[in-house]
Amino acid sequence: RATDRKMQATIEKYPRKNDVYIQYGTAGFRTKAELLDHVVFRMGVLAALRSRAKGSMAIGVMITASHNPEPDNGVKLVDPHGEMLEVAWEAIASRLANASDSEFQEELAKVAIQTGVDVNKPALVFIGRDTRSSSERLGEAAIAGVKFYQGTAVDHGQVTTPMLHYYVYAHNMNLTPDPQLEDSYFSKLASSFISLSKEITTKKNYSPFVDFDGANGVGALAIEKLLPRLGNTLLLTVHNTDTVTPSTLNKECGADYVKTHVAAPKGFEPTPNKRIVSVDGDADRVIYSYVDSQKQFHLMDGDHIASLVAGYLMEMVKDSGLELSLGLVQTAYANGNSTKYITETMKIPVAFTSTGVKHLHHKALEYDIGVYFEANGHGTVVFSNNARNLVLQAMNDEKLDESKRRVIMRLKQVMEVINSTVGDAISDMLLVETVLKARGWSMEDWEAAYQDLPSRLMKVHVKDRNVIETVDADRKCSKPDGLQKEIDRVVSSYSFGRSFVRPSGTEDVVRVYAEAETQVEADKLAVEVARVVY
Ligand code: NG1
Ligand code: ZN
Repeated sequence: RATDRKMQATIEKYPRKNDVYIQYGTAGFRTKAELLDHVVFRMGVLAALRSRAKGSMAIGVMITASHNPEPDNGVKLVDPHGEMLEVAWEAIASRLANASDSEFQEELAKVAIQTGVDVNKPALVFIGRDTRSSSERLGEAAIAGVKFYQGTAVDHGQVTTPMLHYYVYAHNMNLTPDPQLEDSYFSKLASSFISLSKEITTKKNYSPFVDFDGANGVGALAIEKLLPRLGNTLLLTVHNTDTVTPSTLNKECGADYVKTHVAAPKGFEPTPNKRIVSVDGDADRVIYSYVDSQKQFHLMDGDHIASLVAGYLMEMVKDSGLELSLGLVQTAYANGNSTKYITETMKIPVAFTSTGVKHLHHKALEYDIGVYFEANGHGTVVFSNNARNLVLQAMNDEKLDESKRRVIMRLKQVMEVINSTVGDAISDMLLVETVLKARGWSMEDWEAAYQDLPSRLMKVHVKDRNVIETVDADRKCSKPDGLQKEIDRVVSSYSFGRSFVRPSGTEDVVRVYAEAETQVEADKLAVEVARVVY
């Protein structure tokens, strides 16, 4: 039929150029940008289909490869409440992405039947993208995919990943009319941060001066929109803002660089003892750091942020008198001393999950207040409905004493400053600033909580990384046979030694992590374990 031929012609405008299998991994599909046109087109189609499966609610499609190099790109779907794509649909995404051009329509029809989609329902898809040179072209491919499936595509242009998550959530919850999504996102962050700041009178060692490292990506654009709304509550100097020259993205700057190289970002001269806030290429990760007067570099990663935030929240819960459970979620990459400090000194329960934010997010939902952060700076806080209801009830309780009421009002504002849909570098920064200010802390005060055990993260290139399988939240390998025994043997000769390996979900490598009493030993342990893997 003529329409079928026309549809096939559209599919072939985004041809699958090779038959290398591509998988929807921990961060969606990610590879070289030139291999992604057909994948993104098809994800536009799938997003429209998913919108129909979800009663025409908006679904998000984000084009980004986050902290990865500029020539890479990626695509991930955002579910109706702003959460990541439901796990069961990851396999569907992979099936559609890997179908040949001639099989695609048939495969799509199968998916529609399997998921019970009513093809006559309207479909709505929000598209967002980072600043990569390939992102505009890929964004258009996504739009074409949505239209192919008779859906409505709304192009949100260059946004951070967490902005798009929030837009999807806010639209579906009817929080705000679509043209005001951007405005409502920034004003929610700014107004809650300003109210929290106003309430704090003792500032002690806290200073509002901060250097912001935008990784030459979309985070730099977002912060420029937030800044005018903050007035003089936070005095940010913004660096690494070149979103036009492709080679600069994530280059020697940004959260991933700072964390993996344990070094200050390039692009500006750090002022001694001044806080540096680095975000990654799509601004869902944040890392704090500073250089002291002896030019020594100090890193405050996701584990430090998690413990700072959890401690503050726990204090508020106690002071409010509300009965709320609070827990923290980490992965095997969390520094051993952070876990020790959080469980033994702060007495906050810590749960472990496999790597990948979706696992952490899911686990965090088991608490009334669930704090989760990956060591790399990706994380947020989630609140149960019970927590939200108790806070609202208490706010309206006329018999509540004044000091408790003040704490509860503060907790409400803290909930507002947090983007609970997903890790959000800018929202997380405002949260950290709130806690530091409330505590009257400098970076040194914050750092005094605990000292990191020396660690090393390495990549090993192997023929097939998927021969390695892990259990126990990635802390042990179940396959191949005998590998774990070998690792145990190597680790046993190190004091405070800990090491584990797992296949990366975003790169074709095996990651090796090692911790030990000294940096020399941690490095040596990582190399020894890498040899066992190779
Ligand atoms: P992989 O490549 O699967 O290790 C990396 C991070 C994850 C997560 C994803 C998504 C490390 C060691 N791994 O995953 O924690 O953030 O990227 O961006 O940081
Ligand atoms: Zn990212």
